[in-house]
Amino acid sequence: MQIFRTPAPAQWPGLQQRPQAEQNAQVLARAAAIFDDVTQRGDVALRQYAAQLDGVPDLGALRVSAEELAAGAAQVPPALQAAIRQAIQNITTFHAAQRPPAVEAEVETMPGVRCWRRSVPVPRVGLYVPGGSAPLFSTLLMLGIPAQLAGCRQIVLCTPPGRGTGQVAPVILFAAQALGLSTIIKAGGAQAVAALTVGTASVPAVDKIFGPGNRYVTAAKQLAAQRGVAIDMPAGPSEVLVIADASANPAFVAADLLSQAEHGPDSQVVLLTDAEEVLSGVLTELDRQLPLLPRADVARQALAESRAILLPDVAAMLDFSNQYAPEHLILAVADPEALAADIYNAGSVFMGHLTPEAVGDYASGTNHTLPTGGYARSYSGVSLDSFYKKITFQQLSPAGLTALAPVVEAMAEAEGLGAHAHAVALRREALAAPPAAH
Ligand code: HSO
Ligand code: ZN
Repeated sequence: MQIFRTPAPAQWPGLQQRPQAEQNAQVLARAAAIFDDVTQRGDVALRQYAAQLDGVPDLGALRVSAEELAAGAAQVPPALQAAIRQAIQNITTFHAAQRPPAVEAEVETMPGVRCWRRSVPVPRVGLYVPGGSAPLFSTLLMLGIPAQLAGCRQIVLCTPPGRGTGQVAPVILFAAQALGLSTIIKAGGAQAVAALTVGTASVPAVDKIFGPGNRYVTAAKQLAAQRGVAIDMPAGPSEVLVIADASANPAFVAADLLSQAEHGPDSQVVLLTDAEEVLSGVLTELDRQLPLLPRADVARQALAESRAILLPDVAAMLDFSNQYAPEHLILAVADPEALAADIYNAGSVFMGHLTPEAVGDYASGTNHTLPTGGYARSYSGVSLDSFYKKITFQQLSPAGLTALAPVVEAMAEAEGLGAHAHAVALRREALAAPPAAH
């Protein structure tokens, strides 16, 4: 780690910098070419990319069959099945509590002018779950559970076919089965996002796309957004910031930093502490724990770019953290509740010495799809809300129309929009006119 002792606040912005995301023109151009190709050739293009990019020369059907789903899911060892079921239960419980009323209480803004709002699930959603050597099936839980709870009519899961085998990882199939998801497409990368955007013979088009991915997936999601398909949020490398006071256990803190660092060489890890002995203790623990990890190489690269910063006190640490706006914030302090109200930029917060980020990544119940790269300043993480739209309604009675007409007519005339004024005036006059004689 790079170590900084009591840097002046003027130096903070430099220390809060993330490594430049390599969102270069080439990546975007490649994603755009794939998008066009999938738009024109549909399933044929998807199969060709499976051969070219996933090493599966003869993928066959793009959709996972019911037999494949059952057979794959059954391969997952019982202990892991039980763990996943417990995680599903916790995530479901937390997200179910976020359920909005179908119809909010009606509001009468003026006598006879009634307004109300209805929460409606996004009809068709696409969930992207990256593959790779160790597929992060926990992400499927984090997206699939709220999608199901919200009542989205169509939920399409895209995940790349296994390299060489063309099979989807059994644990992904088990998670899908446990959530009741049956539309599973073997497609990954920008081509999967393109297929979800435009639709192909095998892949239904959707209204909103969720899920993390590499640079090409991220670029493709931007292209999807340009075409009117919503996306969950802009994605970037995962990050954690730890605020540790003198009560922190250096071994715990080091373990948390490493659990973030093992995600990827570009993972961001920041340690803030106001206690010199915690700083030195954590550095010692990092050296001790790092070589023991299966992904030591990855974690070592991420740590090399990461920062440990000594600051004068808790107030300074909070200021720094709010400016940085971390995806994950761990409060390794004696009294985390005392700090909670002063946090205004963070994706998810882990309170106290017994709450490592790993519990939120898997099974405490909160969602792990969170804003990175400073987007925690303005975005929330994925929650049940992400799967709903709010539709507003209004209805006027005769008294309401009579009262509101002069307001709207005056404003419409002032904007030079005579047709608007007319639409209101016509009705006002009809109401005012004596009933026609028969
Ligand atoms: N920390 C990651 C989520 C994750 N961790 C998945 C383990 N598996 C981004 O929040
Ligand atoms: Zn994680």
